[in-house]
Amino acid sequence: MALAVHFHDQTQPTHESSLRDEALEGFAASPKRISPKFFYDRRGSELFEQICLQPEYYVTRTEEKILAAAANDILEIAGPQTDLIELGSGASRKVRLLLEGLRPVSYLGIDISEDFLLTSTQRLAADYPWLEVHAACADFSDELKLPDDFAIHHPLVFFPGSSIGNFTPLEARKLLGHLHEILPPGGGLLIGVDLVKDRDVLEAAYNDRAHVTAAFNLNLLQRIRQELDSDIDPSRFTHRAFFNEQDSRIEMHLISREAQDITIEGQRFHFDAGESLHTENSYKYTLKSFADLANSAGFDCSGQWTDAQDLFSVHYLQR
Ligand code: AVJ
Repeated sequence: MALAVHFHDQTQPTHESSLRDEALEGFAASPKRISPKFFYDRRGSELFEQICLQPEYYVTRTEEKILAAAANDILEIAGPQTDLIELGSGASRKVRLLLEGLRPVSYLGIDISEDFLLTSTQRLAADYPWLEVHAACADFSDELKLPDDFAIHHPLVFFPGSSIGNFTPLEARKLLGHLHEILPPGGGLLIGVDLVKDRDVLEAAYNDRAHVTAAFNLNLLQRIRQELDSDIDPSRFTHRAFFNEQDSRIEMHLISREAQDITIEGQRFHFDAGESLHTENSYKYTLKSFADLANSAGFDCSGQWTDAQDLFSVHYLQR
């Protein structure tokens, strides 16, 4: 079958050079850190899809339940003829819950994992022949630039999964402010936000019994080893995830099992035994704290939905 996906080439530095630069900078920092956006090579994107199926990871299935139940309300707020733009589209699975009802004119998936993005959007185009499907490989954590050759008339940005949680509240405010700036009047932002809850429930979600989250976390080191000139050995690190209540975030770390020296691109880095490489923050909000954040970025909230247990929330923000 002919490829029905319009692919937009983004002129961005290659991911390899950004992985190299950010790894060298992050490993030299104290405490050591690296951005969670580097989780998502093909293997990482696949592992993330597996995480979404774990019984402890309530995030995905809860958001899907909320979206299915809210689909009519969402349609009512958005109106007809939307141009749907998904940030971090991944497998483009959740958007399917909206397509039949919303019947947008076009769909643009934006993701950092290029081959994963292409496979997913091609599948979407095949399953929804009436839909004009676009794909752009981009890192929207820097600056979201819509492709120049993609005309938007009535945009609805879909930002599911609580990916906003990877940003500090300050960065999140900046990103939302930027989205507010590029949206025309009448444009919308449909965003999924994970909620503060019992520590045990939160920590279980990031320490699944099948160790898929651990594999996802450790894959980052495998990626550094594969894509950069590095001798780092994932088996000499362990996964650690816990809820930092003070900062209202899950933190993920990779802990060095022993004292060791590793090299990346000819530079040597020392780990003490037990020393951490901080790989991810996943911020959790209350309905109030997120509404305040959205308002501070200039948005009005025209819809807000949660599940019966208040595990997760979906917000319709309007420009
Ligand atoms: C995709 C950032 C929303 O924080 O829950 C899942 C990523 N990390 N398990 C999250 C993730 C570990 C996920 N987000």
